[in-house]
Amino acid sequence: MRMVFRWFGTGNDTVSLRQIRQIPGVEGIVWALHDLPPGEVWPLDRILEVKREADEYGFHLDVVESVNIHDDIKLGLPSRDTYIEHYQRTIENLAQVGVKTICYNFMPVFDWVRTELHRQLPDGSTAMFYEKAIIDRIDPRELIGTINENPDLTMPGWEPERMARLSELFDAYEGMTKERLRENLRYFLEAIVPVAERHGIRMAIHPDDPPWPIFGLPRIVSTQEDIRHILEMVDSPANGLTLCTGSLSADPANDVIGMIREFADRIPFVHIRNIRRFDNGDFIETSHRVTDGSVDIPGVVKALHEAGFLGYARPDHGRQIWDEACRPGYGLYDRALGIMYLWGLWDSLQHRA
Ligand code: DNO
Repeated sequence: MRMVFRWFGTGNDTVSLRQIRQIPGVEGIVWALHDLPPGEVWPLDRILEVKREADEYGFHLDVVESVNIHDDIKLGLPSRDTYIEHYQRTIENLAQVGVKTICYNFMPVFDWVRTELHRQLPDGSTAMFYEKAIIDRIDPRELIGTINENPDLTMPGWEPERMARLSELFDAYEGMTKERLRENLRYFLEAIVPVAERHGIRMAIHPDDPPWPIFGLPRIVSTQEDIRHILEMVDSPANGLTLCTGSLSADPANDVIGMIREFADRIPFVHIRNIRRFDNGDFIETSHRVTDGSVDIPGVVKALHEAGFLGYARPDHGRQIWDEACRPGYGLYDRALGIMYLWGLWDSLQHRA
């Protein structure tokens, strides 16, 4: 297991590379050019700029999260070919700094969705919360202000330029079905995977968060069957999965440990996060400790260990603790605690072996 840490870039993160370097065992940053809209080619000089910054602290840039996919590709519009070419060009540029894995998602319109960014937990810390009844009821536009509470920090997937076009986007997806969305993913993968293969890069699709349809939009990466279907679509190690324990576990029917066992050789990257599920479909993000949430984190780590996992792992979202002023889900303290929990589990398994 190779530990990495998501970093949003200079001026776009409250956590510094200097701080990240002091977390035991973190070898690389998970990065992206967050200011570029989906569909643009990532310029090599911008990529090299991040490389210079990372080099100064001895971090690698092996994992990118995310190179986002233009909606025209998800919609299957004729203009998709241009955006696919741009994506191929971006892969070539990323290969020049040694990138090994590209995480992306194929969710229509929204990336992740929550109804509250600072829900208080019993210990006084706060975490991101999903209230099902609200999502079932509201107009999605009402969420934008909640998620983009801080104009200085762009929330990935919720870029103001994209949100300004929300009604237009919803119109474009009118009538979209699961089958068509899957076909559009297949079209994308058939064009992208050979380029990734040539450059030793593994694509890693992120599951839907939450793993069920919202606002009438279809979802295609929510279940074990969905994932199997995608991995079989283009049968190559370069067509992989970002196994996100928190996203998938929001649905109690999902067996993440079973997924690790079934898809082990197709998982280049894992997001390890705990959540607590409630019977009404709500969930809240919690500490990584097994007793604090509904996800069997020790079981997840054990399954990865048994599979001989050599890929990248990052602690996913943490709580906001110790009065840290940070991006919701992406503070330093709780993610660092999460890493130490994960290392504790991993090292004890190594020790026994
Ligand atoms: C949220 C993240 C997602 C994730 C994308 C991957 O915090 O888990 O934004 O990066 O879905 O493409």
